[in-house]
Amino acid sequence: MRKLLDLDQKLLEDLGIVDWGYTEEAVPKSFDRYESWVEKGNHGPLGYLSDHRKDLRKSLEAVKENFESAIVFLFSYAPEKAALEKFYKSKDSNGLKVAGYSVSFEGHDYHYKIKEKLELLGHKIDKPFKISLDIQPVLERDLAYRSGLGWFGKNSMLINRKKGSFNMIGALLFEEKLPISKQPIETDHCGQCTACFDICPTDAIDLPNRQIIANKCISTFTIELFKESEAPVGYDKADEIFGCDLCQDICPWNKRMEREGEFSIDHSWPTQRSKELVEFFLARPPLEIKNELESMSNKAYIRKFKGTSFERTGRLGLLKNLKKFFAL
Ligand code: B12
Repeated sequence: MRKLLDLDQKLLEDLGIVDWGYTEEAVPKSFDRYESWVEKGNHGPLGYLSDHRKDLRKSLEAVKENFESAIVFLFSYAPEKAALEKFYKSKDSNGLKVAGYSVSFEGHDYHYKIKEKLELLGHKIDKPFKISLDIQPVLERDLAYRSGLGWFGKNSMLINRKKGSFNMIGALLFEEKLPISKQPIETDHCGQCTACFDICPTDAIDLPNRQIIANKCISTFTIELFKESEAPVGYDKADEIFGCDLCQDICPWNKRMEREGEFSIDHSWPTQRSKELVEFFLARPPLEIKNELESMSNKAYIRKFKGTSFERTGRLGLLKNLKKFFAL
């Protein structure tokens, strides 16, 4: 990884950053692609992508007044994801699967953990900054793309040549230019491969446009819908109960990292919180999980999963995801 200003290299590594980029471009390169995606109704139930906030994504000026530059970071969860894959192969696994990010970041919702890290970096850089992390009206993959951090894969993920796609994107936005040299835009390295498209059980990938049809995506159904809703056709073929990594698991750019020993896999869970999540959802008979969720109040669920990714979807959301395992 290149040196960033006068920051200690070890600090970046300790924060789980595997690459970073810099851009002075406020305007995304793919706003038109986003707009036509919305026009086709591909955002499905995700109203925040089609309402008045859509046009705010035209420029970073809407999030940071007088925007002049951004430093964009990739926060990796590849090592924890690899540990999760090992777990799936062990005798303790109940066969159910969750998104790798949900048990990473020490078992906490990544929004909280990465926000803390970005704040620390912002204070070290010591210039007025604003954070962009998922919830702001920013096309973050485009921001990472124009910072030279990767290309848009056919699964629509931002793929980094060295670090694959098991990375979250977070950025600091500044109102002055910084003395940082820019990296060239990454070219496409998907080639003829269509593995992500072929594996998606719900046909959620619009291959020619490299986009996701949100209401067909297992991630939307299992994370974003909080109560009884109709599952996308094909969901019955999947083991996923919270998020979905299928189109990333199969990606050669993620497999390559593991093969080439990009990181070492620690078989123990980094924190008690991650371990608790794995034990609750992935290590006991699904019927036991269903019974426990049914006997718990919504409030008790929130108390139990406070600060984790599972808090968002709620008790009824999780029961909805589990339902197919008990249908007659
Ligand atoms: C809405 C959303 C979702 C929705 C919709 C998914 C989607 N693809 O849009 C749902 C709930 C399905 C979802 C799922 C997931 N998400 Co999400 N999600 C978002 C969010 C909030 C907005 C994304 C958005 O704007 N979509 C609009 C559509 C139009 O964008 P798009 O599909 O990427 O389309 C672009 C490409 O087609 C591109 N394009 C295609 N070809 C070309 C060619 C060129 C030359 C160019 C320039 C562009 C280009 O142009 C389009 C517009 O940018 C972002 C955070 C953010 N603020 O950006 C996180 C984000 C995209 N999600 C993220 C993650 C981790 C996930 C999951 C892996 C979670 C999981 N395991 O379940 C899955 C992955 C599913 C997938 N394959 O995309 C990460 C992705 C990190 C990365 N390395 O790419 C983000 C960036 C959050 C973050 N801060 O890290 N997500």
